[in-house]
Amino acid sequence: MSAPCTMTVQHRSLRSVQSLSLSLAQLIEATASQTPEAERLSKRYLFSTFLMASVGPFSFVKEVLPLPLNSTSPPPRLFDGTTRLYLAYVCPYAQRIWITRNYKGLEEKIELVAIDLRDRPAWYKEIYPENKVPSLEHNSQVKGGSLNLIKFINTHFGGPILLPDDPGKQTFAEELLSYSDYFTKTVFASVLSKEDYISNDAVAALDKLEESLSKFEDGPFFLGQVFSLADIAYAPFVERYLIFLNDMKKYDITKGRPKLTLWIKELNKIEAYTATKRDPQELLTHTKRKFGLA
Ligand SMILES: N[C@@H](CCC(=O)N[C@@H](CS)C(=O)NCC(=O)O)C(=O)O
Repeated sequence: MSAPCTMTVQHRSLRSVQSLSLSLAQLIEATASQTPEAERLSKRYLFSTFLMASVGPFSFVKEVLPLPLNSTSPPPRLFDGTTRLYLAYVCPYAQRIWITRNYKGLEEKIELVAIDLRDRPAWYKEIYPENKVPSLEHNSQVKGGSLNLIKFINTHFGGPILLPDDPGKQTFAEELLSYSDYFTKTVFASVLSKEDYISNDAVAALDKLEESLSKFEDGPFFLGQVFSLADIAYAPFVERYLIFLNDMKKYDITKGRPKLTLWIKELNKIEAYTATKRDPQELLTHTKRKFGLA
């Protein structure tokens, strides 16, 4: 028999484990009544105790990711009241929403629906005419645009708030969110370029991140100690540029950038983020194939 502690359990199954759990007080009360119900509860208690011991602390349990849907897959039960995040696991824009969902503890409230972008289901274009990921099905509407979606989830769902009250920090967060498009495009242009070095504009964009990370001295994140939407907007892209530029241009984006180095280290302590990371080789292979890079 394989060791039970190596089991990977879906969140939904986890809920079942939790719902099976009984407090000892409930058990004692039931046993005193000596009824068949008491016997049932005592069996349930033993079983749940066994399960809890088997799966270990909840934070170590990984979500099982659904397989991507392709042109042969039927749609989910659209507009049935379920909130769904349509994503591709390798898409950095989608990763922004995925991190936000995880950080706010919304795994049970926002279902992941993976789309195979190379063989997209026809029904996807019907519900989201842009035919891109990410999109969010919520309250009978499908919305897109990753920056809008992280803000929407932050304000319309429960869980930790990902923007501080401080107006100065809020303004700075907005500036960073607006700048993220220029950053991602400028650095990615160097990934795609035929030159074996990165452009001055890309170096300046990376330096701007380093400088932005120095604005609030009280912590490793863009807005100081608190992890925020600003960090989420950049994390998937910095993750990729670190890998791609190292491999293709022999350029280490962390070299001479201590704040960026620390930021990456701190990000990697956040499970909501690390759970969304893909294997670096998979990202590299996917990008090289998609953009015809050697
Ligand atoms: N501006 C969009 C960009 C989304 C996007 O470009 N997604 C890519 C995958 S990473 C996509 O769906 N591409 C499919 C296509 O362009 O046909 C956002 O922020 O969400």
